[in-house]
Amino acid sequence: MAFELPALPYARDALQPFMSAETFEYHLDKHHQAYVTNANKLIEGSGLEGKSVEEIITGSFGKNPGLFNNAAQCFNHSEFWKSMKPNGGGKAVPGALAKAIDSDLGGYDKFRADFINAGMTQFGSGWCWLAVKDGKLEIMKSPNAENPLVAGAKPIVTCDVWEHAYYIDYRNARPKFLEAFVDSLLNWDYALELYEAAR
Ligand code: MN3
Repeated sequence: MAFELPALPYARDALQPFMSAETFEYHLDKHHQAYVTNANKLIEGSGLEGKSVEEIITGSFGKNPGLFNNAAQCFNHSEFWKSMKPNGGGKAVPGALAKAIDSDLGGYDKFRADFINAGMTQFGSGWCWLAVKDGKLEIMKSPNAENPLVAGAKPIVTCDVWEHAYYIDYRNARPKFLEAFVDSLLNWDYALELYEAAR
């Protein structure tokens, strides 16, 4: 498959004041675009041409680091953009997912604290996630381009904690970015859609 920069499901100023249009100018137009360009170069001759993005990611992990890093970053960023929406976040979790958060993660407040903590304690560049593994919800974190797919899990909420994700809007305050993501941006409807598909 050819990697592509996705169309955003909202205007690039729609997440203000929590994420600025300027952040999209760099994070989407420069960082994500570079991963797309590099993944399309590195897929050539890799033996993984024509595979799905998930197959490219799992097929290159531990074997072709250049392709893995760029292909996984394409997937991770596309999921990150879809994991946010204007007026998102907070406790308005759809029923089926709210129930699973209660039974698998100890309730919403514990989910919120543990998700933010996962993002804060990911040392250096990486990601934090709400994922489904063996039918159950799990909070995960990962370095650099790694994601739940390589751990046999499916992500349903994706949050970028590389400095480029928050430095324009929050400077060094990663916890404030994570709080805004969970309280004001998180797209629970998309998370539910992925949750139902993953079980
Ligand atoms: Mn990023």
